Amino acid sequence: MATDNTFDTDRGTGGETHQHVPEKGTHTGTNHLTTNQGFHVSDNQNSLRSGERGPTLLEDFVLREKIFHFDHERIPERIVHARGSAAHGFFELFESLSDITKADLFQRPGEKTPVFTRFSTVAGGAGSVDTPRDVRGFAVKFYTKEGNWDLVGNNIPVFFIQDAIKFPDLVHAVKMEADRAFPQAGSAHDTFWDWASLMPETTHMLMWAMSDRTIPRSFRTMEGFGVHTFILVNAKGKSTFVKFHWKPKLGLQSTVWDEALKLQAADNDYHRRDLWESIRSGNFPEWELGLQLFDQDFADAQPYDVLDATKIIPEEIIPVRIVGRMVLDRNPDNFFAETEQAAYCPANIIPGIDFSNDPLLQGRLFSYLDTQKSRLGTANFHQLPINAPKCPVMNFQRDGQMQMNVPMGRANYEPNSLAGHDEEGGPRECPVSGFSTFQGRSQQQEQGDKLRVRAELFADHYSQARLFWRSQQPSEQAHIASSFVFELSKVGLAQVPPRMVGNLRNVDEDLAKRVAAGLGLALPQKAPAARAPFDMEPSPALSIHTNMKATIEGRTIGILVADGTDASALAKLTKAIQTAGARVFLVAPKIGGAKLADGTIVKADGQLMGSPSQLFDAIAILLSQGATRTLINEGAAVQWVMDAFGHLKAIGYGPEAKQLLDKAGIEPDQGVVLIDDNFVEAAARRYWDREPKVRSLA
Ligand code: HDE
Repeated sequence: MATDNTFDTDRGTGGETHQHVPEKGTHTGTNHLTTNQGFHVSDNQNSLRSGERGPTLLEDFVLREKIFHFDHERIPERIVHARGSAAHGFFELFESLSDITKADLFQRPGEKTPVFTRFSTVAGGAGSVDTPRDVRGFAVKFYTKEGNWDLVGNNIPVFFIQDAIKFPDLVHAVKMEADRAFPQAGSAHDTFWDWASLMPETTHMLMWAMSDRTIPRSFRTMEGFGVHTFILVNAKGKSTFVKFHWKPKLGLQSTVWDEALKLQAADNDYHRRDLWESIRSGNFPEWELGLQLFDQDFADAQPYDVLDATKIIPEEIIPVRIVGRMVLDRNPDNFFAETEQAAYCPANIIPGIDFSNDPLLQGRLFSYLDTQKSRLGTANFHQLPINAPKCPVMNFQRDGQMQMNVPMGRANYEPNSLAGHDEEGGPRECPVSGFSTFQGRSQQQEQGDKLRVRAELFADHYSQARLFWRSQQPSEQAHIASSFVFELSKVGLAQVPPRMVGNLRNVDEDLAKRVAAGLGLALPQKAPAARAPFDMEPSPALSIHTNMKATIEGRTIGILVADGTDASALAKLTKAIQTAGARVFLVAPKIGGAKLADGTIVKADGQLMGSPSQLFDAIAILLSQGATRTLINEGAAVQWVMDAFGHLKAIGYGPEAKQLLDKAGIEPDQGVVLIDDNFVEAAARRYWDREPKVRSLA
């Protein structure tokens, strides 16, 4: 009878976690495969059946348990921010903030607090791609000594709506349409723009969403924002308003839209892989934490309401004070157990930090706990290792599904008088160290008639949208106008694009005209504005192109090699790139690599067809004349060069490869350089001025 396994059990079954299989019949090994009840499993290849060719027996508890567990492996994905990637790390404080907050993690310079940080797209499902045009989530869980503080932010400092009651409408409109379940992971469709064009308060965020902020190069090169105004409270009870900022060490970097589109095909996991690989290779992503601090008098003097999440405070007016840094230095051990089960909640705050009355924030305080109960299936999800505070948790909450702790003692109520009577009385409330809500969030008393209203300044929907537009470089303005054209061109409802352009006329007439022209529309009537917009001083901090760092640190340079490539030129270039802090990725026609001119073989990191130039920040081409002659007839090679040029990247080439550049139609400019002519310096930037030569922008 054939009882033998398909796999040689002595060498394991290919499952890396169970390589050692002890002799049959022994029960002493520590690497035995077991059931969830702890029985050793003797055969993991064949189910129990009646006779060699007979039916499987219901009695097979090993089979049933394994299939049962598998059947229940999936949990509901997050309703928004379903696709994400996360990492462990630490926050390190630079200077004591005891004058403004009593929060323990902000007291002692140099002290490190563990964090778990998750980045996400918003609209797409868990299996969607990494590079759609979308806002990115930026959620940080600080495991402080006083309990968990979650700063659940985005990579954009404003939001689409002012009041939480609109959130389900926003999310329904942007996600795949209700009847047809498409499109996935994108806002370029009817329902989103129908809704957004009817909601002028979205206009400021739409400007950001149509800018290059929503097509970031990587998570490592995004800013993060707490968005809302929060409150810090010091030991004396004095309060200060605060807005939280994360500034990436590598500076801001984005892709161009055509590149982001092509990345969806080149690598679905472009951002996830980048985060994982940079941590694994020891290039730990890092951000500085900055605070914008202000008081009630400042708030009262502004022409916008600091409680309105569609408004920023320009950094030029309240500078961002850098107070610490976050370093992500460890990938999760298990994606599901950690990243998927991580439950962030803006209501998780600690003494010394408090909420403001921002109506969007107030709604969020309810939503996250509620959705997590449904997503994680039990009120005890805070006990999961990734969510559990790293300080003691003691209370009288008991039972519930999936209770993973064993609470001790007789007392499960408070007050009780069991302490001191040979019984454990349990924990007590602590008025001194405990969290007490800050009294007096605003100078007005927090009481009044019950009203469904918004404060007057919330009605200004356009001044800051205009501020954003006027703070961009011309290259960035062209991207914004073109994104509006791209997205609205996907809208089939005839009434929507003119309505949207009518709103944009309140932001800037030139923008509206460019979008209308790009759509082939007559300029529509200007939409009435609930409150007349006014001009604010442009804020250079809002521009990515102004603030990119001219460095290749943390970037990836693709080098195309083939048989006959000059070995010493390759070695020299590799060294120069690595010395400047970037990674080299060798691309060759075959994955086995290339035989260099001196006879040595180098292995390729990727095969040409599977490694399009979208994957790299700049490219270099080191080929022999013979290889160039072959590759000019290879579509993937020609496309490799054309795309790098079209995506405004630096191209370095050895003289032998010139024919390939010619075939790709490259018109040399400052970014197209012979490798010897300081390619590394050229690779540190993108060539925005090349763009009008390669595509027409609105
Ligand atoms: Fe969220 N949001 N949100 N959001 N949000 C969720 O919670 C919600 C908002 C943000 O990596 C959900 O556990 C409401 C602003 C991030 O796990 C849900 C409103 C900002 C993440 C929810 C907002 C965010 C979420 C879905 C309007 C930036 C992912 C799954 C009042 C400051 C966190 C979950 C992670 C996730 C509700 C608006 C950021 C449904 C009601 C503004 C980064 O509870």
